[in-house]
Amino acid sequence: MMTSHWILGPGAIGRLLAHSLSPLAAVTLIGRRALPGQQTLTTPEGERRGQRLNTLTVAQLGADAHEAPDFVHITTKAMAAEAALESIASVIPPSTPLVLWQNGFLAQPRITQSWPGPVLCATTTQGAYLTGDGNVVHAGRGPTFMGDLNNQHDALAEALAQSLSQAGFSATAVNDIRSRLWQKLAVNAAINPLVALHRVRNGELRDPAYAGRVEAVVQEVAAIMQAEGVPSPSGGHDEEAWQALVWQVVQNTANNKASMLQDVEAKRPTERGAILGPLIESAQHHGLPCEVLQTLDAEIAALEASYLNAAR
Ligand code: KPL
Repeated sequence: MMTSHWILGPGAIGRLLAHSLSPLAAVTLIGRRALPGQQTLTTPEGERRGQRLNTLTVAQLGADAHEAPDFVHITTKAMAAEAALESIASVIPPSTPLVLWQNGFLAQPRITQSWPGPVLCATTTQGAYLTGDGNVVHAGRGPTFMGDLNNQHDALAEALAQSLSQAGFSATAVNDIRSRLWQKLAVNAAINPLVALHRVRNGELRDPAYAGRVEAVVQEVAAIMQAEGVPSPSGGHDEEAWQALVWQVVQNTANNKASMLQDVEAKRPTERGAILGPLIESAQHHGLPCEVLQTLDAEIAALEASYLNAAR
């Protein structure tokens, strides 16, 4: 039998998932506002593929009866995940498995604690962006890892990873998703706020004008990771390993406009709360220094306020 997937949050990753899963599974793409059913995907090779997707608004979901989905993927930004879940919680059984695709480490522990059913978390390096409401560009392929924070749903993670991989969305079930989410958060904390503040591409962080501050962030982050029991992806706890990781990502993504810079340019709220928030909270909990992170957080907060308040 075909599995059914609801995808809540029609951003770039949500649409990429919908396009990938559609031929093999029953997919419903859900947004707050109506979306065109005809959608196109531009592949990393530049081929444009049109596909009719089943799209619904949250209001339509509430108004009609629907068969319960096998999985609900939440693909909103980190700070919108809990509200998105709340908006559909009354129309799905509480045993429904959720898959959280957010950056950072904010929504994941909270929803894992509050949702009665299984909660899987996913972290992906797929590169994708939207060009208008009907087209997603799949800019680069990358692996996806998934699992649950308490390692209680390994078989479910395995089954979903297999379905995604069959659909061409390469995914692997892992039993260390917590560490992987923190590792991504560590990299995001060192890169995203600084490129957003200075409006530069990732590679420009190598400029001596910014490099010292990157290193100062990583120094605080490395100590926090050690206190959280999160090793660097190469296995060690030493600061050098974290410095090396961050500079490697800067090099690999030198031409990227990081997601936080895109948010600032589009005058949207940023994910600072989900990226810097858990680090600062952890540092305070463990009695570690976090002045560099706090200053960055305050600077991003002020920048955000300057355009969000102006728009009110
Ligand atoms: O994940 C990223 C982001 O933009 O959020 C990095 C790794 C910084 C690449 O741009």
